Amino acid sequence: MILALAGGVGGARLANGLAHVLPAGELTVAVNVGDDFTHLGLPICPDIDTVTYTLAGRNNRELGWGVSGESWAFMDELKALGGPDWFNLGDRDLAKHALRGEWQRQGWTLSQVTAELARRQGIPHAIVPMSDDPVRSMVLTDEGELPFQDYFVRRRCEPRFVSIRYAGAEQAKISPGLAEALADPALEAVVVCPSNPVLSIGPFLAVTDIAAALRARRVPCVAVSPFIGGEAVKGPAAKIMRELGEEPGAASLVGHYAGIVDAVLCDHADPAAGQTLGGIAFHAADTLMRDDADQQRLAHEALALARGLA
Ligand code: FO1
Repeated sequence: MILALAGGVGGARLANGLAHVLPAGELTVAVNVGDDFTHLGLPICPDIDTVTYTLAGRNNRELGWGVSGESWAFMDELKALGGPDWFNLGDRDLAKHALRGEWQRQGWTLSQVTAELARRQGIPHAIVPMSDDPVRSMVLTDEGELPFQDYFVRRRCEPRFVSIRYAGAEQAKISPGLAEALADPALEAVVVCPSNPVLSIGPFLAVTDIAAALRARRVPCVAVSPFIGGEAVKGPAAKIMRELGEEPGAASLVGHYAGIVDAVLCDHADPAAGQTLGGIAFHAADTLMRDDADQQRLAHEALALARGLA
């Protein structure tokens, strides 16, 4: 059994590689919920949806989010009626948000909804939210505090990033699926996917019992760096790191993952490659995932690194 922690596109790509190289049922992907929000009365879970669509082979590769084969009649009508058009909900995607809301009104937990949506899309592994409780990333910027999607989509990450708080994290509990995966005697390793350490993995570590369970693990934990050549492969991680006064490279992960991660796979050209920093060993690899073959190759390398540490 392998547990992967993921958020965002980079996280979904490595999770997909792991899903393909591991036998059915031997992977649990625990997903960030800090990006979740309610829009037009619908519960939107962008990271869960990106992981689910990617593992189902249905992700929209042009957009980097949403489902393939999408159409936009709902948005056209919404715009014509003067509704909020800064956040795009495609027609196919909309069906899933509506169903999720309906099931939640019937009392289903986010874990139950997520498992059922994954099952109905034919995914042979477990996808679990990090928590069934609301944890909401709130970004303090030079223009004041913004809910995550307002900062990320509506304002295109333009305001200067000052700090982040994960509202609700103090009360939130670890999800049953994540707790079970971490307690499973068959668990072999934890893989922290190449996700943004602040936006995507930060919410996990802000939940006390998730951080405690990760620190108490008895198996190796390896991370894959999301940085290549001082830039993030996808998304605003590098800009945010610079605005936080950190150099966007693998070494910056030490401050975020010390005590959680034993080793990191980073790009060959990363200055941390070959070093041990803060008790974390940095190993060089080709971390760019251009296609499915790259995803599977990197998944194999992460598993080999973890197994070598066991
Ligand atoms: N990202 C955008 O940049 N613009 C959008 O309009 C947008 C809509 C959207 C709808 C559903 C969904 O699951 C994701 C969506 N995303 C959109 C992606 C999302 O906001 C971010 O990529 C993640 O939160 C960051 O990991």
